[in-house]
Amino acid sequence: MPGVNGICNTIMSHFGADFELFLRHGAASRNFRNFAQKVVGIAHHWQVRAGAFGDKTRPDGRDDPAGWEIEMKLYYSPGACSLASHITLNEAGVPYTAEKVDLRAKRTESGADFAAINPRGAVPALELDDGEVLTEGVAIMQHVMDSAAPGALPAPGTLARARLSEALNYVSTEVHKTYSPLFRGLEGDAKANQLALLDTRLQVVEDRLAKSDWLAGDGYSPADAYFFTVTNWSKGMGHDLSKFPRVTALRAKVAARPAVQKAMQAEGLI
Ligand SMILES: N[C@@H](CCC(=O)N[C@@H](CS)C(=O)NCC(=O)O)C(=O)O
Repeated sequence: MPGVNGICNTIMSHFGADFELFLRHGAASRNFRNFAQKVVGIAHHWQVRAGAFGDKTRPDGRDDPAGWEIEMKLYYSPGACSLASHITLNEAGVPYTAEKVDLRAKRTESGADFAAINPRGAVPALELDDGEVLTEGVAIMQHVMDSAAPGALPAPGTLARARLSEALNYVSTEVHKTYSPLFRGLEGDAKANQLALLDTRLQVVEDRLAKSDWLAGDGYSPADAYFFTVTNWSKGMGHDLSKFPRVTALRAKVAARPAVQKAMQAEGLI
């Protein structure tokens, strides 16, 4: 069964073309022409609105996001790993709203039960324009870019896309999750060991940056936003990043991006 959008497309393609023929050959009366234009107009109206009724095809392309009446909503906590998704939404230039989450109370700023939105209680969570909730930053960032800025990331199936996945997964599993235990108040040898492990993870990135200006491919990507986000945490932990000069230089380049400044301002970080 075609969805609302499919039916509208059918009306548009068949009837729209027929009416055009009528108009071109002068075979239609003024009344019939008005009627024809109305039918095409109504079909177009519902085609555009279909996005708000759960039809997942984006009918109006990215040039006219106003056709989408329900915006995506990012659930975030200031400075948490959700900042990378926040930055990526800005980079994609897609309309969205953002709501702060109290991670201890598992409540959103408007008082909603966050556990009902993401049962794992973690940010980022992205409510899509059809109401579905997508979690996991790596998935969110790729979905945002692929759906809102087609072609900006390397195409799935290419080695370049695998390299992006490689970098995102490295940041997620090896860097982000090496910081995590430090938030649980490690002390003494346990803290020193964890910081040493973090240094080995960061050295891998430092070495990569000797050969390339960015974490993945030849240009900026969500992997750089994610790496910037998690390495922001070093400061609060007394972890010195200056021993990684290329990492420090990359962080400065990422920080200067308008999308990053905008996300940090929105989260009250600067
Ligand atoms: N694997 C998840 C991890 C998300 C995560 O660790 N989020 C942290 C903030 S950086 C969080 O919400 N922690 C609170 C909790 O898990 O209760 C992802 O990459 O999105």
